Amino acid sequence: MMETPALADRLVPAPRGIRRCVHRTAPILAPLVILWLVALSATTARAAETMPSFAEWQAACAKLPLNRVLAGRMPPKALLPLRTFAEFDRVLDAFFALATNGPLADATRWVGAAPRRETFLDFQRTWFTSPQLPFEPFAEKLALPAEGKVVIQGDLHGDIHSLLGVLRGLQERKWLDGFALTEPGLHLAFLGDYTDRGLYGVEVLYTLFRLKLANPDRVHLGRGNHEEIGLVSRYGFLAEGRAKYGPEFNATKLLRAYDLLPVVTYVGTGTDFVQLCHGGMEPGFSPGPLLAAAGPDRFQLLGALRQKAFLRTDSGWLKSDPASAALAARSFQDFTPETPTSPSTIGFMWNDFTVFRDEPAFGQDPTRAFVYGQAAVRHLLRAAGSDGAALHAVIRAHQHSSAPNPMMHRLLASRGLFRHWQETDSADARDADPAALKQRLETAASRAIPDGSVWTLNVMPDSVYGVGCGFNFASFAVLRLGPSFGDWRIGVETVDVATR
Ligand SMILES: [Mn+2]
Repeated sequence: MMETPALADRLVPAPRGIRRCVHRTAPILAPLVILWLVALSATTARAAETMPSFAEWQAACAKLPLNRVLAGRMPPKALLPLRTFAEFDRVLDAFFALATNGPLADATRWVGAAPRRETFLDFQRTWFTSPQLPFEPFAEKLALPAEGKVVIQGDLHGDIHSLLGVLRGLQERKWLDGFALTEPGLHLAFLGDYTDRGLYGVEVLYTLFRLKLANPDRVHLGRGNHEEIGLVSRYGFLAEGRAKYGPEFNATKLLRAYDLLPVVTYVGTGTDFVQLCHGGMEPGFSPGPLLAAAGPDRFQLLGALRQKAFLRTDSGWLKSDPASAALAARSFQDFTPETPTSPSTIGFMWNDFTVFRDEPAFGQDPTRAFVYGQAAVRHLLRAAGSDGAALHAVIRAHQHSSAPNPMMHRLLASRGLFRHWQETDSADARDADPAALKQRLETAASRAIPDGSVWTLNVMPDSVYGVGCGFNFASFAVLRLGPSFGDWRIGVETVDVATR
């Protein structure tokens, strides 16, 4: 439940003992808290004045060497657009304030139990440093008007030049002015993996937070598998932050912000929805109540993921595929996530999909995650609908490689937006190159969305992926809704990005 005095201890960096004392003496302290909040909002307003404009930000970022040129070396400190972590920290504070005062803090927007404010909005602690604080991943439903459209962006991986290239592309279309969306009914959705592997994770996150703060209801940041302490400590972002800002870099605080990003967003209009996520299917979560809930923007805690229970009550989808059925029986678990990867991975963040129609319904890539095939996805999407609400398709990212492989070849042939299981594709053409695949695959700028389809977006090019797979275009998808699902279209736009 929300209590106004509790607002203070979300923002005051006070030790826990002191905060308990604030709770007990709240009636006496309330006037002081109000005065303090007034002072804080004045400070926030002053901070906003000192934030760079989009033009200033872009000019500063333009001086940065490409990831391709750096080849893993850190950019010179003198060129950094944010000279101190304090400049980033101001935007982070504003992002936390948005959560404390915005939709996530509104208990009426949560389907089922709302998270406890004392844990969910306590940004002084994190679940990965305080065992008392639970990990509380959540799903979002976003219902838009039928004329709505959504720009969807795949993995960024520290590629600031391509992100700014995409934003310039939106500005040229007059959809964006500076950081502010100007096109009516347009939303922006980012599918996660903002940092690691490229050396501009700080700059990418700063840009995304500025977009979110300028358009709080229309910019949606999702959570990928790299929005997590375990991955950023292994794949470069922690090292990047420390190299840029030394001990001033507050990784714990920054990583806590990731808990405010949904692991899946169901977007649609009326009773028709598609699933936006970074990875893939999560049969342990049933979104029926969320999809059926009235209201344009609703949340639901994942809570316990009941994969085994789902398999027990709903096993028909694997009947004709005994090997898949046996693997699912061995692998599925009922569990409450303690982290994104334990005791098992959250499928929305981690899982993959097969490429060809005749591959198994369910498999496992031992180096990555579970892999779902066409028949399984059709079944799971149908099972996810309820009370008239239908879940039709999945739009996601994540499945990339820095060495050419069948998936990367198909992403390049499809201009950065690949639909799995196309009728004209088959395992016989597994190793065909992008030029040959262009003759077989959908490449149009605007495409119909079949029921049960899965779409993967490409990763940004100023990266090990662009180098390894030989591409230099950035791409983003545009989902155009319509009065009935048959009218919906998904398009892809490409932006050439300087890579030398
Ligand atoms: Mn990923």
